[in-house]
Amino acid sequence: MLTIYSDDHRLHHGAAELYRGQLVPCFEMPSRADHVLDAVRAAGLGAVIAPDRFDRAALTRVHADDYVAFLETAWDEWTALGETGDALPYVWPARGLRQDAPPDHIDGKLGFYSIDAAVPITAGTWTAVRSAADCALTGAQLVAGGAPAAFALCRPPGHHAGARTMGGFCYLNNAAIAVQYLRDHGAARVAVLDVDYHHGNGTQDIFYARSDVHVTSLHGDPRQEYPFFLGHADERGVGEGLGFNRNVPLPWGTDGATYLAALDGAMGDIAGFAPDFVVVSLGVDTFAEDPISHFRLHAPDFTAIGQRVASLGRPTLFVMEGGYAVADIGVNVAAVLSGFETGRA
Ligand code: 6XA
Ligand code: ZN
Repeated sequence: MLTIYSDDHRLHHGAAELYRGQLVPCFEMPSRADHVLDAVRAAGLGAVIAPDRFDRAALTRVHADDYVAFLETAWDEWTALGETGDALPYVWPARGLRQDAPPDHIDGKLGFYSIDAAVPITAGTWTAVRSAADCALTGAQLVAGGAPAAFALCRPPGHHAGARTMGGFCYLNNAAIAVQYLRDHGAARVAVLDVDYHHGNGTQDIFYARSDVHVTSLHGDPRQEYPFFLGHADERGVGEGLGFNRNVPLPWGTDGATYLAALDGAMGDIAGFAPDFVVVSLGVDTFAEDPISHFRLHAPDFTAIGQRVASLGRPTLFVMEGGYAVADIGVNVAAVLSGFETGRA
């Protein structure tokens, strides 16, 4: 399978994030992608190619125009204040505050367009974010054109980004943008399987009222885990989308056997949807050694995840999401992709 990758991701490197009351170096760092790229090459999975450039319109099929405009100009608005460090939000339109009156000042905009403070904007953030979306779109273009599988090595990740919000290291929802591209290029139904440790709140919200996109997410229970305010089992979709969203929250300490049993329980639903394509939000922060997560998966479990995805027998786009045990994420991602290849054979 081809991997789509751009060096542009390096242009996004936040300095610090708030973690348990301390400012610490960002967990979401450029070396993550280096390790994944090295491991994909070492596993002999196939060629690594550069993304094509897609029109802005491919982004606004998923994200609001004013939100994309905010991302495009945020750094310039920030530096116009004389600031040189990262732009970070610090105030949000929570309950009791107005959500219908976007502010003009960049400090207000940063909060208006975010769900949390884990989204530093740096000089190169927009270039990196746009390239990550191009990687996902190029992968979608490949599978739409007949490739059985592709891997979009996106950085920064995307599944926490909503139509009008950034959060949790995510700015544009790469997977959702790829899904919409597939829908716009002939697919009737697309299934999303999100195996990142964290609930893909952005992806869920984007497709929540739609019956053409089935979203399944296995993740740390939101009663215990980020993003805390979405991802419960009773969120099944709304209106036409009722029955097309499935959440499988799992407790801290979940091991490979329990995880794979839960995945097996969700596979029938996905197969029954008869998707034309499957888009996998591929996070490997379910790994036992991940520094910010609490599941206990190991390399063989990642191989097994890939094999299960292959058993669906559908053209599949893998889109990189989280994973912060930097030295191991490459091996674990390659295990999923190799498991898929062997499962397909
Ligand atoms: C913010 C935690 C963000 C989680 C990022 C992630 N402190 N999402 O890996 O999948
Ligand atoms: Zn995650």
